[in-house]
Amino acid sequence: MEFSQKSHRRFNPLTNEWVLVSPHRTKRPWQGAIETLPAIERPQYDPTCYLCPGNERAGGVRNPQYNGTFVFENDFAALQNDAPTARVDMHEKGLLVAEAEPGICRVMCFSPRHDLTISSMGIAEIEDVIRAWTAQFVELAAMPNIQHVQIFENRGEMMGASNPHPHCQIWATHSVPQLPSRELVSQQKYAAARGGCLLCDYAGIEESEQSRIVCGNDGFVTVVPFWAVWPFEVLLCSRRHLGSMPELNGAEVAQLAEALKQIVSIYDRVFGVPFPYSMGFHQTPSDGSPHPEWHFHAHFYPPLLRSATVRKFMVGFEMLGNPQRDITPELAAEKLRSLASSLK
Ligand code: H2U
Ligand code: ZN
Repeated sequence: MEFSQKSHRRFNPLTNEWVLVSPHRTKRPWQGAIETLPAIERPQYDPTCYLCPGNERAGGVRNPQYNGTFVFENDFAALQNDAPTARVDMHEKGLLVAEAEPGICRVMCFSPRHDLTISSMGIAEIEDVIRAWTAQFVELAAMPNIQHVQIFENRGEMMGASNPHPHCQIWATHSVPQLPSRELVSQQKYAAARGGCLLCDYAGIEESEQSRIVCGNDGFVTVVPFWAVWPFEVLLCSRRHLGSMPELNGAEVAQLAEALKQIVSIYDRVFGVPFPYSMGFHQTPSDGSPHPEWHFHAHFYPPLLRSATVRKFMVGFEMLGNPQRDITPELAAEKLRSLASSLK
């Protein structure tokens, strides 16, 4: 069967989910609009921004005059750290089950500069961000009631980002959330069945096939995964088998900074606009077990489909059946790769 021409479905071995691929619906390899929206000029400091240094946040707290990264407790935290740990099964039929979920939500500004993004920050500044993420991970993961630390960035209004000031969120939870929990089971099962690491083996296959590789360096490789759902979704994997940021050596911190900047710079060239996305790191759960099976990686999920304004919607069959895509991961990777080679 010729998969590149016929409808087929692909399996995501990390989450045990399927994606329907309909390559016959893409008549041409690339249907992206050539439109380029004018770049929005942002000031270095915005007096109305609640993340800029010295400004007041909702709730009245004033940010310090910070000059590097800056972390604060989210003023509208989704998690409360004093929630008791308890589980109820009302009617004892497993139908009305609830668990307390204590946790901590923080916000991290990448830079005091309102106008920067990961694509326009210097490598040294991004390395500082990685070191700040590492410190947050170490501090939060060590807390006895925290089993998972999720670092993520929402970029652009389309992804619900509330503010263009470069920032991310950190949610530390008592339970391992659903998606990393599925990835954990998959990686454990793979290691038990095959005696190796799922993502080490997967990265090796991608390296030999080349068709889905977007970019890479000595420390990291970025691919459009075989099972990608979002049109330009990418998966960033460390080349070395490691589980979390504290395990990165100095060279790998620099290589991760370079890889992140490269991905976002490529994205910004797809439609000539700052590409909206949600991205986040999946790191070893901090549940007290060693987790040698876990492989450090990041997912980037951008919603844009055909132009700066046309996004993919997860509706219809995708809500009721499973996700579907038209452009194949191989074509998406080819497009992203061609933009990578034009970067300075
Ligand atoms: P997002 O752009 O990804 O929404 O992240 C911004 C977070 O900042 C959001 O979770 C918080 C919001 O609750 N926030 C504050 O903590 N203080 C404020 O003054 C405004 C927004
Ligand atoms: Zn700002």
